[in-house]
Amino acid sequence: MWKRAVCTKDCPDTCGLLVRVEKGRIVSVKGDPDHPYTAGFICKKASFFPGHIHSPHRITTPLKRIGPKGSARFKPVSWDEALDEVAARIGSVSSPSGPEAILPYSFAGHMGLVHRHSGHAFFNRLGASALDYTICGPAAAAGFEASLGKGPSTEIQEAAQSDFIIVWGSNTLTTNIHAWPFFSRARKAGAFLAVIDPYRNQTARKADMHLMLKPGTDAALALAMMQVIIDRDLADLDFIFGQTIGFEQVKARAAEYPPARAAEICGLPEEMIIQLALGYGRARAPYIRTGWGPARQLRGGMAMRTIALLPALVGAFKTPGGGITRSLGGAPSDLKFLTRPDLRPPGVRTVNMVELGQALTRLDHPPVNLLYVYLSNPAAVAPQSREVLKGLSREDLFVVVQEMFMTDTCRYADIILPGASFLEVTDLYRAYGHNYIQLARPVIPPVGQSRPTLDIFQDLAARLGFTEDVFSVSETDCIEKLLHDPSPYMQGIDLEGLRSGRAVRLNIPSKPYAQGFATPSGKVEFFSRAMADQGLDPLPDGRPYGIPTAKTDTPWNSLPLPTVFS
Ligand SMILES: Nc1nc2c(c(=O)[nH]1)N[C@H]1C(S)=C(S)[C@@H](COP(=O)(O)OP(=O)(O)OC[C@H]3O[C@@H](n4cnc5c(=O)[nH]c(N)nc54)[C@H](O)[C@@H]3O)O[C@H]1N2
Ligand SMILES: Nc1nc2c(c(=O)[nH]1)N[C@H]1C(S)=C(S)[C@@H](COP(=O)(O)OP(=O)(O)OC[C@H]3O[C@@H](n4cnc5c(=O)[nH]c(N)nc54)[C@H](O)[C@@H]3O)O[C@H]1N2
Ligand SMILES: [Mo]
Repeated sequence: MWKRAVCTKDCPDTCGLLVRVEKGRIVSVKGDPDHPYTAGFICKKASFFPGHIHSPHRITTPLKRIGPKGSARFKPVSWDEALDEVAARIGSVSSPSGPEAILPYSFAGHMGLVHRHSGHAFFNRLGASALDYTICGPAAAAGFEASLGKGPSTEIQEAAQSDFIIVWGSNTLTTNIHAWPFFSRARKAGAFLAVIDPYRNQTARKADMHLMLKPGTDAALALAMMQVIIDRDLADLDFIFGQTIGFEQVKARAAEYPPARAAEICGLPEEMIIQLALGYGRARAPYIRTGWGPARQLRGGMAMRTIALLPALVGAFKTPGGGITRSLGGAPSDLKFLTRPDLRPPGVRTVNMVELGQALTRLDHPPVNLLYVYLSNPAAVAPQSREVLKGLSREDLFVVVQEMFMTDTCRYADIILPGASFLEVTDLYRAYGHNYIQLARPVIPPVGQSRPTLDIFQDLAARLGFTEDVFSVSETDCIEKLLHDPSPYMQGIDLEGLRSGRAVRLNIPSKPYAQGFATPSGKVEFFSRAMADQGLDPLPDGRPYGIPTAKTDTPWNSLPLPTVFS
């Protein structure tokens, strides 16, 4: 029998799956041909799910450390023994130094809205240190939103109608494969594909033009494109005067980045930059797919902000097929009933998750003495791993890890709790690469003694005497509440419509920018007052971090202000 499911690994595509189950075991996984976006094909990784879920290496019982820290020697224990010990440690760590000595660490091992967020209320109620979830998208989002505002960007399907596609710092063929058929369709109709990436990855190898720039120099390249577009009269002045602010200021800034200067900063031939700018500027429907690459740098937010200004300069949002994609979906948005930030005592400190190494080795008043890891593998994913491993090896740090497999982080655990997989739980899934939402129910019961994340936190909450409603809600209660989200994107979506397990379209237009921009001015902001107010350069800044350039930019405040502000 084939059952509908969703791939919940951290990836924009969030595939619709069909899973074949025989005698309680998953024997085969394939793409669901009825899914409107992922349309029946899956990546290689997903086809290996039967072996992954029933792997002999799967952790199937709670484990307690018996060897020295980091030795990965454990013995199986009962759930009661494991959870009693975790609850007792939480008590003994918080009583002398306060609950901030406890640090939760989680990310995106399972992308379901319920389970991914099911630990927050528990740690808020404890008064544990809070975690700032910075490891993936926030720098990119902050930069992009300063230019175009919050909310979903151009739907990827639009690209099929484009005649000029730029893949900007995304390894699409590996990390977002379902976008490729839309790019291919456009190319069959004659579209040009440029890839901007310091590395000749498999996506770059398929491009018509690969701009192999130095890492961290994207803003200079984008400014040089602006300079050429403005200089050759390719800017869409109608769109600019109606829908943007700060054109005169950005024109002055772009003039400081002629292709020759960008060529020097980016390490690219000047002629290639001009060709890219002319191709983009002359296209009928220019489209950009941004990846996460440009933001993985100091000043990465500025890089994304600058790239995000290009479509407005050429009026790309007006034409079918034109636009820019960063993130899609994005509803439901109100998770507070589940995460309960109101339970967190005022003034609790926040730890930036990319500084875990420092937090474990240097933080004081109080030091972190209990680390609780779930849906993440910080020993492998957190930066400065030498510091992270040094911290994890501390004899006086108690480490709890909830996992499916013996990861690098598990090796340093004192207690490991076996986590159920995404095919063993009920949850609601949105995507960040398409505008559909999907409900999935378990296709098999949890393997061995493994348990869903929500369940584990509720059991621990009961042991600590927490009585708020959130510590006894079911998965389905949570989903019903999520479906009552006030976001307009969720209008008309209910449990009944999702029950069949098919993906349901959110109320998000494929070209959201046709309806305006969710910036403070309601326009595309070449000049951002909000950035100036934060003491940042309100104009795009093309100087790469740490690389000296021959010339410095004219300070923005020596230019006249946009008329709306003067
Ligand atoms: N199969 C698979 N798919 C995945 C994931 C996975 O683990 N496996 N992970 C998912 C997650 S969490 C994410 S965030 C996305 C990431 O998706 P992508 O953004 O596509 O992935 P990356 O490989 O991180 O980076 C993309 C490209 O950016 C380039 N790059 C690095 N620095 C720069 C720079 O300064 N400028 C420019 N222009 N390019 C630069 C890199 O060489 C790389 O080729 O993929 C998601 N999809
Ligand atoms: N070295 C390195 N570091 C990186 C990156 C990189 O490419 N390389 N990428 C960065 C990016 S973009 C991101 S988003 C982060 C990702 O950081 P994480 O979210 O921490 O990484 P993942 O490996 O996606 O998932 C964490 C764990 O979740 C577990 N898991 C997976 N599926 C399930 C499930 O269904 N149920 C349960 N209970 N557990 C499950 C996996 O076994 C895995 O160990 O890492 C960042 N750091
Ligand atoms: Mo990510």
